[in-house]
Amino acid sequence: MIDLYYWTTPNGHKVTIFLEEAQLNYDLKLVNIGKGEQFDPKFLKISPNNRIPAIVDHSPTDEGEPISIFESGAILFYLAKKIGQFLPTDIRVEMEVMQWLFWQMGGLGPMLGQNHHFNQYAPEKIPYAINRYVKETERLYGVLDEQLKDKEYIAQNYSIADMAVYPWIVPHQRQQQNLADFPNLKRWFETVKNRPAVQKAYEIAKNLNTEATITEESKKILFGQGRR
Ligand SMILES: N[C@@H](CCC(=O)N[C@@H](CS)C(=O)NCC(=O)O)C(=O)O
Repeated sequence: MIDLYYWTTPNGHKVTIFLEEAQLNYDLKLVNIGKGEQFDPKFLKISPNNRIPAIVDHSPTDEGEPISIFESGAILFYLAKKIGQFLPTDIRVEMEVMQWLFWQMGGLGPMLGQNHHFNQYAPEKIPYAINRYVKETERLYGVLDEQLKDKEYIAQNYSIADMAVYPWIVPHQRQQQNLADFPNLKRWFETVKNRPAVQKAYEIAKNLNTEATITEESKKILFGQGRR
């Protein structure tokens, strides 16, 4: 059994998508980041960076003690290796997947996160910051669109790279992007969206019926963090 420490955000969806695709048994452990539950010392032992997602695998492949993992890219990598799926073993294809996984983790996620922040949550509308991150989002969408030319998925077959990227494209409207401007990306987006496991992952999130994560109260928790 795998415990998934989760909240209904893009980085959380990456892992429910994987677990649904793989049909692995898992137990959802909700961490309400809007209420500050990510600072619970028990959670910090698993995820020292006070962020979801994180997992604890109680039956690791080495049959040793339960293993805990934070950072969504590391989790996807671990799970793909565990079941031998969604990460090809051919070194060239594996590296294709890993490059795009790292591209998502180091670029797409952080930049689009800043886009959300300055467009929607910052107390002042700062035109320079909004423009900077909307433009960078546009650039990254363009890079992805180019990669998806003549390809059904980001690397050769559906992989953990697609699972990492998709949840960040879902909020494209609030990132001020029009998918019609990126035809290859749009086609890929529809393909991934229609996968039964992806539908299931989003249905799980919807059925949890969690309250809004970003409220005036939670902004103080989420956006006022300094050294603990
Ligand atoms: N690089 C991390 C980012 C995780 C992340 O930013 N998680 C957000 C939700 S999407 C979070 O837990 N925020 C809580 C906080 O900011 O305290 C990953 O990919 O796992």
